[in-house]
Amino acid sequence: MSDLKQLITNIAFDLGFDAAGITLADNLSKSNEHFLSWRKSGFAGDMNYLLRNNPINAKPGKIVQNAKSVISLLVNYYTEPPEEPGPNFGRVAAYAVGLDYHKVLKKKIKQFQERIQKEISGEFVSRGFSDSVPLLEKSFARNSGLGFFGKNTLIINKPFGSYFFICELISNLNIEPSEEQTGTCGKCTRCVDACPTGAFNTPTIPLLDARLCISYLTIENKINIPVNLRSKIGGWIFGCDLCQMICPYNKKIKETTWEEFKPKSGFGHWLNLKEVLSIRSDEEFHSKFCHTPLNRPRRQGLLRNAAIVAGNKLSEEALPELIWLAENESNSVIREHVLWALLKYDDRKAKQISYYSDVTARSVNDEATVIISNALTTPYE
Ligand code: B12
Ligand code: SF4
Ligand code: SF4
Repeated sequence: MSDLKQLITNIAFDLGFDAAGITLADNLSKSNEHFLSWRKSGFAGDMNYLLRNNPINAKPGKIVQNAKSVISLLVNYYTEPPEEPGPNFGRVAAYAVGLDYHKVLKKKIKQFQERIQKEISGEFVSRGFSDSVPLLEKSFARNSGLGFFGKNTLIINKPFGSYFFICELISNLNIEPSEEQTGTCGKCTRCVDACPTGAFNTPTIPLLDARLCISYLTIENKINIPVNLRSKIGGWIFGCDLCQMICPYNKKIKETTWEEFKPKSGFGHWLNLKEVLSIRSDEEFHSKFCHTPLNRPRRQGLLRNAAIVAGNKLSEEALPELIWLAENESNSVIREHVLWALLKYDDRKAKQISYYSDVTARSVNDEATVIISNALTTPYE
């Protein structure tokens, strides 16, 4: 290994990154073709940052003039979820149980740049990111020798599996590239079979129709969730890990050493539905969640998700909050999902719960029936 490569790898490990690899800052024309056809198929849904003209996705040279190399870095975020605490809780994807990784990793990448600057002579120009620019991070990570594309479309690394963040530093440094990591899924199709919404579109290469993915629906999608997909969301209040949980490469992985990504730094693996549904204002929501990834869908999105999970799990604890929201909430997206959820509670169960009066049940059900039948006759595009 060259001295420069060794130095950079040492700095990365010293700062806590779990793996580092290097590739040339070449344009990725093949990956770009995949990306453009993915987007053309409509698979990007409404993610505007991926829909812009002249995407920089495959062109490091558009970000750093005279770019020579891309240093890709992995950050293991995995922690073992505790057992399901029952129907009053919704599940949070493992990447979101602690602090907001964008903020944590931005600081860490800055330290990485400063350390490199301090230790090398000559001009050093660089820009670093993690999930903050539309760059094909997975393709660069794969080319940097950090793993292979699994059928779940994620990068799989030996020994880290797939529960990691990818960061990269594009720079003018000439560094010896790393060797590609070998590995394949072989005949396995567990993730494709396990996806509850059938989001994988894999006629030739693994591609994901984001519009069907629970992660997209619960985080990126800012509006109503198509009615036919709501039951399939099951207990996921934020994101989804099913296609990682099932993967054999994730069976023997280590927990993260990053304190920031442990459950005690954020809200953990399970969110209490009643607590989420009782947040009354955007300000209250922001002050509670702003330091975590859960802030991204805002109050409208997270309460919408909580209503769906409450309906799917028939959470008794959440029921009074659903009724309160059905009668008082002014946000139409939240209200519509709350009414949908209330329809899931069957009459027998509703009557067992004293605060669910017949009058409320009837008025809510009448309105909900109209809304749901309208929604059902509007085709999902
Ligand atoms: C948009 C996006 C999403 C969308 C769409 C995801 C998708 N698979 O396309 C949604 C919202 C659904 C999503 C969900 C998740 N995401 Co996301 N997401 C992104 C983002 C911003 C862009 C990805 C993108 O460009 N997609 C478009 C497609 C076309 O790109 P692609 O998958 O790279 O496409 C390539 C493959 O098709 C590839 N290919 C696939 N197989 C093969 C095989 C061969 C042989 C070849 C040649 C090529 C090939 O060719 C294409 C071009 O490179 C990246 C960050 C970034 N800037 O890259 C994070 C990122 C991919 N997400 C990440 C994470 C953690 C997640 C979730 C796990 C979060 C969660 N638990 O809810 C889920 C996982 C769902 C899944 N199975 O992918 C991590 C993934 C880390 C990893 N191990 O790979 C990333 C890299 C963020 C980060 N910096 O850490 N995400
Ligand atoms: S994250 Fe969940 S919904 Fe999305 S592709 Fe994986 S299993 Fe399917
Ligand atoms: S579950 Fe199987 S097919 Fe899916 S990514 Fe893992 S090894 Fe590949």
